[in-house]
Order: sequence, then C-alpha cells, then structure tokens
Amino acid sequence: MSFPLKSTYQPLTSNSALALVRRLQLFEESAALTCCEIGNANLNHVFQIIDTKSQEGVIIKQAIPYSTAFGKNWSLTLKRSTIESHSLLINATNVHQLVPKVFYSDETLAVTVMEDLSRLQILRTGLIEGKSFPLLSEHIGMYLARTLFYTSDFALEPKRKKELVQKFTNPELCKITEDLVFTDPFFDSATNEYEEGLQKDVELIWGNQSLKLEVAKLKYKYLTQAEALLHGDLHTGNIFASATETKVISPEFAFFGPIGFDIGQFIGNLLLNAISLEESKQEQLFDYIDQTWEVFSSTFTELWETDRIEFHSRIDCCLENLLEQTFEDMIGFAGCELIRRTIGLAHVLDLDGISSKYKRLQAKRHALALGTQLINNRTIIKDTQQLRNYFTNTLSY
Ligand code: SR1
Repeated sequence: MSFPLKSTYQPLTSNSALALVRRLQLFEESAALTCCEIGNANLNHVFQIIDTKSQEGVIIKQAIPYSTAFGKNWSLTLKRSTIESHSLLINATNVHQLVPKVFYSDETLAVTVMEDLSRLQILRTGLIEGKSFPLLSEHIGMYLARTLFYTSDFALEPKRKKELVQKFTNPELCKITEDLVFTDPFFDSATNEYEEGLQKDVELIWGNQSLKLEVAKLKYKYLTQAEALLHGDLHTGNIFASATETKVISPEFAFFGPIGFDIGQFIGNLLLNAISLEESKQEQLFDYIDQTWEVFSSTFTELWETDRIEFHSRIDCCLENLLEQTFEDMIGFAGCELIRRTIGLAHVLDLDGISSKYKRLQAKRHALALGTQLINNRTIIKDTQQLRNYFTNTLSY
C-alpha cells in the first residue's frame, strides 16, 4: 500500500501509519510489521510500529487539533508538532544521547516519526514506584547546561539567535503556561481543580497580595526574558529513564524564555515526589536535586570557559551573576509548579495517588506552604541545603 500524500491534515489510522513507515523505508522491504495505537489519544495519536523479527520499532506521534484531556474540549494548535520536532532536532546537536532520534516530520500532517523508547519507563511512574535512577542528575544537569548554554546569546551569533527566537515563537502553548502556571491558581478561576478540604488553604493564597506580586514578577520574566531555547514543560512525566539511560521527550512548549524555568519545573516535580514520600525515603530526591544543580552549574561553567562568544561575558563576575540569578529564578519557578499542580488544572499522580485522604491533604498543604515560601524567599535561598530547610520547616503547616 502506498502512503497517500495529503496537502491537508488527516488523522492517521494504523494502515496509513504503516504505509508512512514503508514509504520512509525505515525497515527492510520484506519486514513483517505490526502497528499498535498506544496512549489515550486525547492530545496526540501515538502509533508503535514494530518489526516482528528484529523487535525494533519506531513511534509515530501525530498531534490532534483539540484536547479532551482534563474533562475539557480545548482547541490546540497543530503547530506544536513542528515546534516539537524542530526542538528535538536542535537538542540532538547538543545532547543527542538524551533525546529521542527523529527520523521524519511532516508539518501538514503534524507528524513526527521517532525512536521507540518503550524499553524505558516514564520517570514519574518510576519515582512513584520507589525506583532509583543513578544517572538521572548527571544526565538532566548535562541536558540543561548544554541545551540552555548553546541556544543563549553567550554561544550564538546575535543574528542566528534572533532567527531562532522567531522560529520558536510559540504563543498558543505559552498561553497555556501563562494561564495554568502563573495566573489561574492564584485567583478563583474556573479552570482550577482542588480538593474541598483545601478550601481555606487555597483562599489564603488568593488573599496573599505579597505572594501574588512575586508571582507576577516571575510571570513577567517568563513573558519577556528570551534567554535560551527552553523545553518549556520539563516535568517528570516528560522524561523517559532507566538505570542507564535518560531521554527528554515532548518539547512542544519550547520557546525562548528564562534559563531558570526548565530547571525550576524539574526541581519542582522532584519536590512534589519528595512530599509524597515518608521521611526516610526523601533523601534520594534531595540527592537528585543537589546533584542536578551541581552538574548544571559546573557544566555550564565549563562551556562558558571554552565556548562563549559574547564580548561582555569576559567581565569579572558575569558568570557568577548569571548563575546566582538562575538559581533564584529556579527556586521561584519551582514554587509556582508546587502550587499549580495542587490548585490548578493538570495535577500530578505523586500527590493525587496518595490513597489516605488525611495524608493526601497534608501533602497538598505541604506543597502549598513550600511553594509559597520558595516564591517569597527566592532571593535569600542561596543553595540546595537551604531549600531543604524550607522543605522541612513547612512540614508542620
Ligand atoms: C493542556 S496541557 C496541560 C498541562 O499539561 C502539560 O504537560 C503542561 O504541564 C500543561 O500545563
């Protein structure tokens, strides 16, 4: 069967997905292939195509122009598929071993054909199951340092940087983050979803004018500070991992934003997992946080020493100043992530999966108190040990 070349968007079926990989000659002509639609098709169609003999496979991901996730019917731009494939291709030049390989993409069909990662596990699921990932911090610290440094003005010629900023202008997906992370959770918005038992805690946040001013400053940074090409949604559900491998997937929220945002979202999600655990099991999560910052800052420093081109980066303390600001932003964005995953739309299983209602509400109160403290005190928190102290001090709220 030949793959129909369409000039308009058409949802793929198992048959047309198979025809596409045949046309792309990703397998031997004689290979017997199976095609299975995986995932729940509420944001994307995902087909897994496997060669029955070699057991090697590819994934075809096709964006759907709407979402039925979260009980709502949202229209969603198909352009996110192009942003995702272009971002994966750029990241492959900087961290090829940490992203899925892209074999093909088609803007009209909103399709990306990429490496099958089913040998790995979604990191959030692994963390909830109590698994440990010994190379996680080294890999994510490296991913962050290399993707952020090499797409910043410190490494790119100014013209190239501005071309990329244009290419990765992503207003529709950024608006989702502007609303769901920075705006709605801090007001009585119809999109919010929180447990009845949290009503008083939530109202305290809505009435906290100084907190809201600090969140407004962080949102303004997100809106205006085009420092580097971000992943834009770096939570633990967007990372595949095993004991030896890590792959960062789904950069459809990619755009040029503040360097501390990706690191903050990642750390925020590790904190959400730590909150869900009993004290004796939290150590591992703090190790991940310490080491991720350590690897990020030391790798960024090495790249700065060897590959920087921006004239003013030679000024004394320029790097120290940048890392200090990034740490402060990271703490603030992590705080926003803790609050939005508790009050806003799109929760995390780390907290929602706690079966005892009492413990679940305690954990969610902890997330709200810690999030508030991190946002308010981000300028005085200078290292990950202090971050840990705030974690402990907000336990009894
Ligand atoms: C409609 S998308 C909702 C959330 O899921 C994504 O992973 C992002 O975190 C987004 O805010």
